[in-house]
Amino acid sequence: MSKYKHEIVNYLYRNDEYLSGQHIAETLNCSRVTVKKVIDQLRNEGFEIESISNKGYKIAKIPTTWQEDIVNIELKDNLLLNRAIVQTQVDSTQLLAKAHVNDTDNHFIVLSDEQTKGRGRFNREWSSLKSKGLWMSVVLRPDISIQKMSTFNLFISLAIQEVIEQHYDIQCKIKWPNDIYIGNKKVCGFLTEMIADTDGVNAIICGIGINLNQTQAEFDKVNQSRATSLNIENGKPIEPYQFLSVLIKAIEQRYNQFLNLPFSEIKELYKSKSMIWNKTLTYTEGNKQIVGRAIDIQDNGFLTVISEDGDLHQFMSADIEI
Ligand code: 32G
Repeated sequence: MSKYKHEIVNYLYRNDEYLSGQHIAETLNCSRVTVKKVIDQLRNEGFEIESISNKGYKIAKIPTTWQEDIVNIELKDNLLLNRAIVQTQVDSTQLLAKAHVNDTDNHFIVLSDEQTKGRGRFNREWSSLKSKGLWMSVVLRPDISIQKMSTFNLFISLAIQEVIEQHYDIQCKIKWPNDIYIGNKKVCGFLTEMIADTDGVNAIICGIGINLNQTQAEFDKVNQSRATSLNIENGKPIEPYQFLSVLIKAIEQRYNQFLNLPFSEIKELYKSKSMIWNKTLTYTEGNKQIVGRAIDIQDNGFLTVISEDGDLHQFMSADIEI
C-alpha cells in the first residue's frame, strides 16, 4: 500500500471540488503515478471516484463498508471517542473490544461490517448482516463507583433514540432497559458490560446494534415480523458514516450528562420516550417472574412495576415480553 494513501483519501474527502492528479501530486509531494495507483486501489475498495479529463478526481460515493481513514476523519473532532478499531468481519465487536481494553487507557470504538457471532442479552443471537447495520462496541473509562452504573444504559438509550427521531425523522420509543422500537418492531438493541474492581469501574463496554439498511425480506424467519430497519421505515438509504458521526456525538453528550447530572434531571424525558407504560406485561428477572404494569422509574434507574395483586416490585433489569 502506498504510504500516500491516507493523505490522498483525506485530501479527496475534505474537498468537494475536482482535484487534478497534477495538483494532488504537487500538494502532497508525490508522483502522479502514485496518485493514479491510489485512486485505482480506492476504487477496488468500493469508492466511486469520478474522473473528468482536464478537471480531475472527485469522490462520488464512499463505500458502504467501513474504511478506516474515513472513520477516523469522521471521529477526529470528538473529545473522547476519536479512535476506532475497524474490521471487515469479527465474531463480535463486544469480544474484540474486551480483548483490547487493557491495551490502552483511552476511549475507543470497535466497528465491523459483519459479525459472525453477534450476541445480545442472555447470549441470544444478534443478526448482523454485512454492511446492513451499525455493529459497534463503545469503550468508555469513567472514574465512578459500581453503583452509579445503574443509570448508564438510560442515558445511552436516549442518545440513540434522539438520533433516530431527530436526524431520520422516525418516531421511535425506548423499551426499557435494552431496546429501541419503531411501532412494535425492534430496530436497535444495546447492552452494557463493565470491568470493575473494589476501587470502582475500570471500563464500560457498551455494545450497540442498529438496523440501518436491511429490507424486510433480509431478516430471518423469527425476526421477520418483529424487526425493522431505518431504511424500511423512512424509505431512504441510510449512509453509515453519517449515522456513526451523529450517534457518537450524541453518545458523548449523554455520557457527559451521565457523569455530571443525576438521572432525576432527565427522568421525565426518559419516561416520555419510553414505551412500556400502561400495559400489562410479563417481567422476568432471574427466577422471579411477575405479570404487571410499569408505573415509574426510580432515581437509581430501577423500574417500579405493580403486579395484578397490587404489590410493588423493583427491577434493575428484566426480560419483558411484549
Ligand atoms: N434486529 C432485531 N431483532 C433481532 C436482531 C436484529 N438485528 N437480531 C436478533 N434479533 O455481539 C436484544 C443487543 C443487545 C446487542 C434479539 C431479538 C440487546 C447487539 C433480542 C432478535 C454490536 N439482546 N437480545 N456486538 N453485541 S451488536 C455484539 C438484545 C450488539 N436481544 C455488539 C452487541
